Amino acid sequence: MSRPLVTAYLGIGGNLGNVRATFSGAMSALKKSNGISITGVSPLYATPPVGGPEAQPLYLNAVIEIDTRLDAWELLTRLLDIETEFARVRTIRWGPRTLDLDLLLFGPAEYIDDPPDLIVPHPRLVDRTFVLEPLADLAPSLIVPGTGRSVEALRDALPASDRAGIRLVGTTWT
Ligand code: A4P
Ligand code: MG
Repeated sequence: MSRPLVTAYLGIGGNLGNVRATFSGAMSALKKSNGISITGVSPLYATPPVGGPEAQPLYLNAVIEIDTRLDAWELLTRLLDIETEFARVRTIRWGPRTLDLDLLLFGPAEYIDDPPDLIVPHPRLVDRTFVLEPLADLAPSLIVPGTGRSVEALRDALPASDRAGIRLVGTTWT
């Protein structure tokens, strides 16, 4: 019997190297992945780095909506493989990186399995303008499991200074 189709949201970020070229390579890799269909892509934003060392370059961030028949572990493994393919080297936590692909949401439920290796919704999703702003472009009314609040309400609750710091780069980038 085939698996149910689940809608999931992926965060994509990077601030090292030719980030736009890396993003388009990562999108091609996602499109080619068995069991994943891309159903929506947010605009691209330039965002000030959150955490990590001083004087990092700005990040580019966006959110990708997919339909998938993979389970959450298979999907996360696929994302980590794509990060590796694009030469992500894990050194400093929250440090600069060529590519970060996070599993933000996986269907309507909380999915916490074997923490810290797989936690969905992504544990820092609700604090981050660089995630909530592009996610609100795709799914403003979606209720984030475990919060009882919509993406738009969570975004609007963030400090105005956080939102003022991010800049729309373009609506088509793939
Ligand atoms: N992991 C568990 N749950 C998940 C999930 N839902 N999605 C585990 C992705 N990974 C998940 O992640 C460490 C481990 O988390 C993975 O091996 C996986 O098993 P990582 O990507 O190796 O480490 P990281 O990204 O350095 O740390 P972390 O804590 O995931 O950082 P975040 O929260 O991803 O933040 N500022 C701006 N402006 N834009 C950014 O994109 N990104 C970060 C990274 C920091 N500051 C940023 C940005
Ligand atoms: Mg990450």
